Amino acid sequence: MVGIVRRADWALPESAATPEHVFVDRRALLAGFGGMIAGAAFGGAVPAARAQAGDQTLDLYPAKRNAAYTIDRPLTPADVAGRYNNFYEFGSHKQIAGAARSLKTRPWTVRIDGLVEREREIGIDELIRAMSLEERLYRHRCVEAWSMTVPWSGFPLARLIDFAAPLSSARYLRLETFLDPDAASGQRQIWYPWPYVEGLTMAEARNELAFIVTGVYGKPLENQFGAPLRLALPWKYGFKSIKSIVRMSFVDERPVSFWEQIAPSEYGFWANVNPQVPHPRWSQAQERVLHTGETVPTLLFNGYAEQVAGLYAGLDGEKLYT
Ligand SMILES: Nc1nc2c(c(=O)[nH]1)N[C@H]1C(S)=C(S)[C@@H](COP(=O)(O)O)O[C@H]1N2
Ligand SMILES: [Mo]
Repeated sequence: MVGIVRRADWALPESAATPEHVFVDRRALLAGFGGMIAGAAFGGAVPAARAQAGDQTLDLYPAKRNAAYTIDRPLTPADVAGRYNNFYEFGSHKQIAGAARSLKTRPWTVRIDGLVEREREIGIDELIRAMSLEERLYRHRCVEAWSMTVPWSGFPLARLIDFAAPLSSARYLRLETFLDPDAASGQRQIWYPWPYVEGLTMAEARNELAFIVTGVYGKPLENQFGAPLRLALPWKYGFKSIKSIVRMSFVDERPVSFWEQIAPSEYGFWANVNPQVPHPRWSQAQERVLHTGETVPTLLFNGYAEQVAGLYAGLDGEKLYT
């Protein structure tokens, strides 16, 4: 275990192998490049969507925007957000979009198990078609102190929970990513605790902001974003927003997530955004906005305190912001 922790330490998101200035330079490069080729607006700038053969949901896009979830920040251009991704299954750097194309997302099933009335497995197209899609503009704040604003398409996680019909004894929702080292070269790096796992309390999972994402920029997700199904939890650090989900389990014990297993003092269970609580190795007071490169103050709960602060009343003993 000590060995694992040591190996993983240099592989952490903001590791010594990728120092701050390298990050910044790369992003500036990307931003300039994207700007020149594509212009700022995302309308005409979306690269041709790489639809997966067999995807039975194409007619559902673009989904109607839900006006309750818009923001006073410009959207990150599609090609910038789509070429700067964290998806360790395909490598511990940001340029994984090409490698992620080797993931087949059809057929794809999601297993629902644990404390439910009836365990089952459902096909992705059937699942998506059973929910009605909407578009929401959300902020995304990575624990590495960069941020973006994206138009996700999807549906509230609460609706999927209703569909799954958990027992009242369920206290946490545990989510799991696919395991396929043949398609995902990062999963051949055996010192990581694959598959990627994340968890939430049931109250968090049912919060109106917890959103299951199936598309972005008006199209089905390209693989690098976590196709065919990922989570968006905009008030928490980005690592909680697990990608390419294959399993949701209702459990009574708090799940230990991927990054928590690797470095519990740096990446905890709660991971709520708070500018006043620094990461052990860097400040969280500010964030660098993708594409513009601007530095802006980070907001408590990433600007979503009104919707989520109540979830944490009475939990003062917990490390809510790590
Ligand atoms: N399965 C899986 N999910 C994941 C990750 C990952 O490496 N694997 N990275 C997380 C992190 S750290 C962030 S910031 C977001 C990045 O999402 P994006 O690439 O769509 O910006 O995905 C999260 N979900
Ligand atoms: Mo992240």
